[in-house]
Amino acid sequence: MLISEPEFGAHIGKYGNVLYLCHRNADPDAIGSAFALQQAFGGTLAAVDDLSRTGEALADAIGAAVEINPRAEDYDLVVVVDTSVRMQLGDFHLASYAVVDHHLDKGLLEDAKFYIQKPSKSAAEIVWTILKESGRRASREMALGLLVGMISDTGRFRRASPEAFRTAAELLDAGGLDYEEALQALSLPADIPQRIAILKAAARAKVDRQRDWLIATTVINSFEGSAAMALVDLGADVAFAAGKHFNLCRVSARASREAARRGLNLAEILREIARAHGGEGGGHRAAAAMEARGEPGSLLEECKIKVAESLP
Ligand SMILES: [Mn+2]
Repeated sequence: MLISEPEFGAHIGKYGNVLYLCHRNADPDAIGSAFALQQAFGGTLAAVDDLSRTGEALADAIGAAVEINPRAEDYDLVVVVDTSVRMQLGDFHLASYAVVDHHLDKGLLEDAKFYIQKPSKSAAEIVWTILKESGRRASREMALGLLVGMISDTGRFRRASPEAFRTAAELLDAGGLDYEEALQALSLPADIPQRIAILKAAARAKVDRQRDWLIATTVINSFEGSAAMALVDLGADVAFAAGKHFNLCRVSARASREAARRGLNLAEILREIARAHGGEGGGHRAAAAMEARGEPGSLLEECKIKVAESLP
């Protein structure tokens, strides 16, 4: 059941023991959003498998205690935050659950007790509306977590909407925060393994030209998302990075703003390809990921063909 932000409090109030759960490799938007909800409405904060480096840094900065791989059976309700497909939850078994999310995928909605999902630039903006509409006050830490989540998901406001700027201003006020302090929580130098992976991905990249579009593909067995993002920063319109993880292949994709504006939808493309190979995929128009059975080379080939078809 789709609910609106002011209804969240009444729905969550029906459950005694609530878990706020972040996706695997939990990023600042997931951590900041789940933390604020947990602080405002009570319950436990957790993530599947691990936190991203910036997610970890934010958790430290706001003093969030994040449990890793909790047991679903211990809770009456699991609120899945910033998560839209099951693959992001690994082996965690969802039974009684709700969703608060800003992605385009519908996969988790049908079986949810209730959900709020809308195409906002960050989950943090939705959570801030929930807090305001429920008359909950945000502590300094809650406001900082939400603001850092927004900064991270909007690419430091490069992809921000007017609404996002308004929300950011409200969060600065509510928490008595310095913008610089919020930026600091995100400015970690990439570690050496990540930089090596990205440089290798760039060195191995193949570039195909489709009319005036450049599509880059590469194989790297870690940091696929960062590698794809780096290839777009280097000049590709669309980039795919694939890696083998046990018997599954993970593909991350990024696109330039222009490619997304001209109709490219990476979430749709990866969802389709993943489905054809017994996997799952999704995300946003310009940033998406999938996991499925298959070899990196042949899956990348399919990605390339679909992109070429959907670009003007
Ligand atoms: Mn997010």
